[in-house]
Amino acid sequence: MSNTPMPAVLVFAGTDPTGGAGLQADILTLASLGCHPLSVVTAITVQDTVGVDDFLPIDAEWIADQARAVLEDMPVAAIKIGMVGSVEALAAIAEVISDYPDIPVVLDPVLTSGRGDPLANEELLEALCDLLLPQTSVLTPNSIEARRLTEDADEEAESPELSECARRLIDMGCEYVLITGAHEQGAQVSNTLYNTRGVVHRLNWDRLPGSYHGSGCTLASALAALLAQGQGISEAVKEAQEYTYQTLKNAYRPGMGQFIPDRLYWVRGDDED
Ligand code: PXL
Repeated sequence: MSNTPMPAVLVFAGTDPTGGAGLQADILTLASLGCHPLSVVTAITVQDTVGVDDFLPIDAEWIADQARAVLEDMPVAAIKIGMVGSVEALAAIAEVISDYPDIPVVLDPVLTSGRGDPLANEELLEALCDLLLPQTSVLTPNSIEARRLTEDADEEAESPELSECARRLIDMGCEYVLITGAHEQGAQVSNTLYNTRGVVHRLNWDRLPGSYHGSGCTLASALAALLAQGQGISEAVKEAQEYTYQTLKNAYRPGMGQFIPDRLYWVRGDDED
């Protein structure tokens, strides 16, 4: 029995002072979807809506201690992992969550900022595949991340099909992979969910005109929120996309760079959808 009326979702993420991406995006999304956000800071970034200038990884022990404190205090219905910051932090997160194998884990493999500033190195990529993928319920890479995570040094220059990337990621141990297609060509954006049997479903969305800061964080957090509320993975992945699409349609531009998804669009009540 829980004292909390809302399911709690534990987020591991870096802070983004713009409020567009990272921990701030996650907290807004979780609150908007009726969950209680538990937030473990993994890194502090210096950034604006154009790009990330620098970041400071938080000490791995501090990350583990933050997480254990809340995990031991209350029931946690889902875990969402975004920017990790360092290999040591990743190993610490992997160890903590391995003590809670029944909690669904959504992993957003944050490798770069929208501008392409690196937020993870090769060593971190490898550790993510080795230590986190086997504990992941749903991995949510964009197509660039999916290719990078499955790159094979011996392979010819031509990169593999996304379905092949998904197969490799599933072979590495995650249960489901949702590959988002905003970085691919075409008038529509195609997001595909895979599991061990192949494609589960593919949803196509009209391509929106802007460039958005924190869309991936929004999608992964929305998914964690819906799983926390007891939805099955296939349904939750559909509904998380619908929610994210609405936040992007209602995005605003508070600075000189990218648009920020409006995670609280429904509070404004000015969209006929
Ligand atoms: O959108 C990916 C992302 C996640 N987390 C943090 C970020 C970014 C992109 O800039 O800064 C902290």
